[in-house]
Amino acid sequence: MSAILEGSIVAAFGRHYEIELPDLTLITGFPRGKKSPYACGDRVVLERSSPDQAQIIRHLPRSSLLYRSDAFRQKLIVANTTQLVLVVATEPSFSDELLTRALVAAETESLRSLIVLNKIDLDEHLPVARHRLAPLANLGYPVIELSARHGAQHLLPHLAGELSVLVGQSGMGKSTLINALVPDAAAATREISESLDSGKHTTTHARLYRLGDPGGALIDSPGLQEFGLAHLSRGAIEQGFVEFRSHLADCRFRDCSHRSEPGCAIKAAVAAGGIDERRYEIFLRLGSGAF
Ligand SMILES: Nc1nc2c(ncn2[C@@H]2O[C@H](COP(=O)(O)OP(=O)(O)OP(=O)(O)O)[C@@H](O)[C@H]2O)c(=O)[nH]1
Ligand SMILES: [Mg+2]
Ligand SMILES: [Zn+2]
Repeated sequence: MSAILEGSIVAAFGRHYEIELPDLTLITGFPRGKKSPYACGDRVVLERSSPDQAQIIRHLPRSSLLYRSDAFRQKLIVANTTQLVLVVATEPSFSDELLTRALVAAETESLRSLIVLNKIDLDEHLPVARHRLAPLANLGYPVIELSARHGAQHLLPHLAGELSVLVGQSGMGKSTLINALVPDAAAATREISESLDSGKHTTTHARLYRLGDPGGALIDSPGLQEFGLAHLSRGAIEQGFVEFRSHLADCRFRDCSHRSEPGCAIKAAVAAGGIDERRYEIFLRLGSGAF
């Protein structure tokens, strides 16, 4: 006997998924066919095949989809999130290019974005980290400085009512934050102690954790080394740089690539100090097709 159900993917393992049903019980879902086109956060329609297993038939419409891609394939990160929480740390050092790429992806999906600067208890490199985040703070992206070990609760007011995803490079402290904010996040604790032994990527799959008071949920995701944006058009990338938006209409040529054209309003804004040079540099790299 089979039954059609609806549920939410709360953990994505690639070939199978942990799915929460409306009564909060969990069931293991398998995609039909070879592809696994689902992500943590997806709401899906299922057909139960046994008491604890089901086939995933399709996903329901998504309010957002965060993913990255190179020329050959795309990797889904999460679906239906409302907020991107980018986690960086005072150490190890972080890539501002990866950060900018993730922010562009979030802008194109109209997600709210904020940046957590973690491990401020390790303060030797704090000034450098702040300096590197300054251009993003100046654009209005909130930067929350904290130590996941001692002050994770500073993030809580920003999470209320949102479905947030923690994204960042390995070792920045995403799972430590989850652990500090979600009292029963046992898996994350275990993964952290494993990381102390192995010293490399610890989280291997995305998992959703519900926050009690003040509501909302938080998705932990595996550390990223790259954030390819091959799926984005040049126009989408331009719009993803929020400070470009007000200048784009002023370029002399409508198809201006903002490289060497005369009358380029973006270059003029860079020269005048209105657009950060480093952001412009990263933009040029994204637009060149080198992902
Ligand atoms: N000193 C200090 N160490 C921290 C802090 N937050 C995390 N760490 C340590 O940083 C290391 C990496 O933390 P994780 O939470 O596993 O990092 P992650 O971002 O989840 O890494 P991946 O799962 O590989 O992506 C662990 O040894 C943590 O104990 C902090 O606020 N201060
Ligand atoms: Mg982790
Ligand atoms: Zn231009």
